[in-house]
Amino acid sequence: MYRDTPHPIHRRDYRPPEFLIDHVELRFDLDPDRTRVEASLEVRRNPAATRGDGTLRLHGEQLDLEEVAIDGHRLAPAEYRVEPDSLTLQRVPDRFRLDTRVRIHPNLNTALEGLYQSGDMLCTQCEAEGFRRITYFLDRPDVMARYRTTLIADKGRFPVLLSNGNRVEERELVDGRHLVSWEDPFPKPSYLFALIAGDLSAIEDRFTTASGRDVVLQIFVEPHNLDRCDHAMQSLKKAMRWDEERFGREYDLDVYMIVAVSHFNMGAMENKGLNVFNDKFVLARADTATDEDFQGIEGVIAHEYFHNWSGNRITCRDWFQLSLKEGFTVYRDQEFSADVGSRGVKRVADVRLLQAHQFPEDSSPMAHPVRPDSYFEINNFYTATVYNKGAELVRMQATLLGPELFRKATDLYFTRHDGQAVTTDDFVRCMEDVSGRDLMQFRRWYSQAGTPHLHIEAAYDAERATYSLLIRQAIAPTPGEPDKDPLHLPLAIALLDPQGRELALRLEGEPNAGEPGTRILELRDWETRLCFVDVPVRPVPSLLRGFSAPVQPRFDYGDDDLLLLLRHDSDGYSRWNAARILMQRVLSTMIADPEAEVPGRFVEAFRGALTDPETDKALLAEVLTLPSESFLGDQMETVDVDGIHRARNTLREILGERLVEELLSVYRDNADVERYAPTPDAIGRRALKNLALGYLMAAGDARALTLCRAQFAGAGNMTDAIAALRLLVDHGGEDGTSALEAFHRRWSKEPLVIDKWFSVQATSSRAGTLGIVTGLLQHPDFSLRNPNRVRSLVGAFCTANPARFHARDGGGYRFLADRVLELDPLNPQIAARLLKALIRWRRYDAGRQALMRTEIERILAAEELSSDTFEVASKALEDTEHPAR
Ligand code: B3K
Ligand code: ZN
Repeated sequence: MYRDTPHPIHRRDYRPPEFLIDHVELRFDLDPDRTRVEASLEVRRNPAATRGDGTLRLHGEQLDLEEVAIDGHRLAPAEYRVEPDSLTLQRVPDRFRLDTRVRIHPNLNTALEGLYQSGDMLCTQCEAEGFRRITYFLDRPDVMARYRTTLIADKGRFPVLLSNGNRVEERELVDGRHLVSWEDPFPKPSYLFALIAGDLSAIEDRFTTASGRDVVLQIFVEPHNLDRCDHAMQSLKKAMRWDEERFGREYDLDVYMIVAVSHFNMGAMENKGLNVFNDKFVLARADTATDEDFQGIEGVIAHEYFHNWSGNRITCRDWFQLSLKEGFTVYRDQEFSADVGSRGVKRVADVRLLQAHQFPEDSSPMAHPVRPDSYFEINNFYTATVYNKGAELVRMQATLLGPELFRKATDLYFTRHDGQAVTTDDFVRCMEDVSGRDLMQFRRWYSQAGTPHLHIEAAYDAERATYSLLIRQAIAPTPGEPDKDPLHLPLAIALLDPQGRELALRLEGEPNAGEPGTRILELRDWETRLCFVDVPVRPVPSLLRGFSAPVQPRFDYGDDDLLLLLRHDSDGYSRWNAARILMQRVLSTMIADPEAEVPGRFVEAFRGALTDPETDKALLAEVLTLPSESFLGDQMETVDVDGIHRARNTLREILGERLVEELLSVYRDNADVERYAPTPDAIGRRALKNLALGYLMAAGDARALTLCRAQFAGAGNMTDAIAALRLLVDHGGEDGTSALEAFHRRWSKEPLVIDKWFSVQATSSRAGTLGIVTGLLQHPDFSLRNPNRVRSLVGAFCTANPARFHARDGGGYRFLADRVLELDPLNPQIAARLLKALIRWRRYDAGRQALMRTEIERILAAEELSSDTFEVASKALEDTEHPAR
């Protein structure tokens, strides 16, 4: 058990800092074993805070303190107090200079927070609370300071020395060392500090901002990776232009640097002027990276760039406000990708992600509001709720205000709060101030957890030509929130006639009908009744168009209605959703009755969609993908792990058999040999082609196996290669084994490709997968110290292979718990994240519940446990009055 039980931090306890730090001067003598950090802080009392007794408590962890001085006077040890997480000074003056000198040990830092070693480089990660592992500081986002940073290191080993801002000095020192100084003119919170030391090369480009300023753009990588940075650079330039055009935001420094590192806990980090990236989100070449990788890079490069305004110049007052920057920035990157790619497809992908990660989280023991009220460990709150539901809240505000007012509101936000650390409430106030609307009720979205259900009933009165809707909201209790309040939300709706044409809509009491198309209704109450008049025929409602609110709609559609929506709806989300409801209906019947027939009309509808020449191919690929096993499980009272797996495989097989000719021609029509390009059109064609191949392989068609072997052997890009490899491995036998061997041989020097090699094996549905995954832990390429590797093997098995992870004998659960216990002392963030795979144990049958519970208890019983893992494990077992499932 954790020795001193960690205590929660509460939002209500927020107080402005008693002291501020205006300027920071840092001097690093860099060495992987032993780095010396000298800090000189200009400290003063905060006039806006209540005056205390002059005690200054600085955060600091794992620092060997050597010296403390106030205004140049060295303090005796009796004049300060050092604790494991702090340095306390009593009765300090109202304004003074504080000098400290500490030693830190980057090569022992396996948690990858603070200053650490990644391969031959030194790098930093300070968000959320990593800066306190570098030096003593007020490590909270509402303390914003200007930084000057001097880096000293051996020039042979670390020829490149980078930090935030502009380079202001550079010189050689004795003994082969050199010194570089950086100055960042913009005040920033400590979590945005960064430094890099390494033997790196850069590709360089330039960007001229809207007002004519010239900016140097650099991407630093290890020299052998220089040939795979172009896509990242192009993405950066697109993002910079887009932010000027769409949000009026210009870049503000003379240089923008991106560095790719191979050991990184998250995707990337938006440090001011010096983004540090997981190399997975920088490096791409057609033969090494998939379409998904290319799109991921474009999105993440944009996301981190957009943070320069939504996050850096305007930051969070405290970590409860994390969604202020993350929700808004995700919204911005989603809109960017929609604009440069295909809007409908992007929306479907975002909704799929939200439903796959955020909805389950919202009904789990870790459910929390977008603005949480408490946490043990903030690193556990970089969640789908804060990021993706947070983005939906911004999107709803944009919908409620409309594009012009929303732009005015963001302009106001950026000017009003530039240079400040603010709250989500401040953001909403800008929306209110420009629109004159009252968003008091809307704010509940930030404070209330749980996914609302919308139960919608409709009645058509042919005689009166009216169509009335009854819409009821329901929100299940979540931990600590037994009672919920109704939410204010935009419901986008259209009514289609039997030919699939949109009707002009007029609500009762309105003078005239509007143009045919989408109508935004605003819901505020538990129950809303609406009546459309002059409705000539019984319409089919196209509900929640564009997924206008993060809710679960329930409407009792007839199969014919769904077929109509699937065929005719102009809204991509609605078409995709109609297909999914149809598939889900067929699958639930098959789960309940293994002998059930697949209805012929369903197969025909599938055939119709597959051969529809009109539709965007990427959207078609989304529409024709069966709902995932996890999604199907989420829709059930108790997850039927084996039934779902069996039914889904059977349906794939049947569709593959019945549609073999159509699938073969879709495959052929989209199997181009032209040069690889990650354009939306080409990506869509590859997605559709590989989807077709998947169905064909499921049916065990001999021609499919030939095509699959040929595709694997001859693929000119990683998307096709990995798609074929995955299918061959699932097919098994000699084909799978030899493909895996060939793939490893070819890519053994490419860590990011080897990650894929591990993932393919971890997610295979073959029966012996757990044994294979366990064996792979001993593979010379595997390491628990590299988060990408851990995610590619352990993470992939536990989150993307439900049939094997949830094996009835509990082997998967034991495997996970063993890894969590091994990882926790090394890297608590990654350990805690893995453990989340067990958090919804109450959703399973009694046998599995008991097995999962046993493993969580075993983790909680460990001698020492990080606060990260402790929080997840203890919340998983918490018995609340309304245990969320
Ligand atoms: N802001 C970082 C996340 C930092 C995670 C700290 N545990 C990446 C991003 O959202 O842009
Ligand atoms: Zn972010």
